[in-house]
Amino acid sequence: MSDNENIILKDLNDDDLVEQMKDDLYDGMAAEVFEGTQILLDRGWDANLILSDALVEGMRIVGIDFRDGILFVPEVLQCAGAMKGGMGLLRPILAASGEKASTGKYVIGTVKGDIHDIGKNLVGMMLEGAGFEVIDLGINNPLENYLEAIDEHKPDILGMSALLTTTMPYMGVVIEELDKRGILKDLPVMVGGAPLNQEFADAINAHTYGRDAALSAELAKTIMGKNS
Ligand code: B1M
Repeated sequence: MSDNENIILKDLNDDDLVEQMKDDLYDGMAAEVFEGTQILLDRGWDANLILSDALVEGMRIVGIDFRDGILFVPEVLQCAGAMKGGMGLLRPILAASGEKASTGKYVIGTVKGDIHDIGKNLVGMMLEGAGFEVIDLGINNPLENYLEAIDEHKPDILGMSALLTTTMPYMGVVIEELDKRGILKDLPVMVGGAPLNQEFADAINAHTYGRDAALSAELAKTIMGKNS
């Protein structure tokens, strides 16, 4: 996307640095994205702002070119790796900014057939920041994984993520089974992911639809009765 050679990140002003970070993320340059994230933190930027303006916005641009056939899976994987580098740096800050006492227990996982995990990881980070104990089941989770985790961890909330129109219906399969087993009445289920909307969440009988990570953490706190 850009000529990244000979650019000294720390010499750039904030706006140019954010633009450069988006380019570096697009080019899958993990070390540079990490360095840019560190520089913005050193300049006093809020971790949430770095996340939204540089990392998530950079990934949005990647998504457009992926859709349009300009970028392919191996390149997008590198972009994802670069994004995760920056997220790794922000994670402890976002988590530490939260309440210390546990707000509740939250089991989260990406559904069967789906290996997208960046958004799910972000939601997990925000939940940790909000004081939740987060049990992350990772990607590609069949019904059995959710059932086992519910049995083992007795969560207050179950969260499912899906990024594909072909995998989002599986959330309905899980919810239906939870209902059949009498679990759903006591376990609020939150669903989220780019192709979802409130209408879909209602149609599959989900308790809550989380549009983005920050809102999802707020919604989770509301479910726990811990939002003022
Ligand atoms: Co994929 N992919 N991908 N991909 N990928 C999308 C989703 C796609 C929209 C790209 C496109 O065409 N524009 C498209 C889906 C089209 C559709 O279904 N209609 C697509 C496709 C087609 C595919 C493959 C089928 C491509 C192929 O192989 N031909 C394949 C499928 C693999 C599979 O899962 N079985 C595939 C593979 C991949 C990679 C492996 C290369 C990589 C994933 C790497 C990884 O996650 N570790 C990848 C990526 C990176 C993307 C895009 C570019 C970016 C996704 C992302 O991380 N966004 C994506 C395009 C896009 O969405 N713009 C795309 C950033 C993230 C912060 O946002 O995940 O939306 P998001 O999460 C948000 C909210 O949605 C919400 O909060 C998050 C933070 O605000 N949220 C929740 C998410 N989960 C939540 C759960 C909640 C609450 C809120 O509660 C529990």
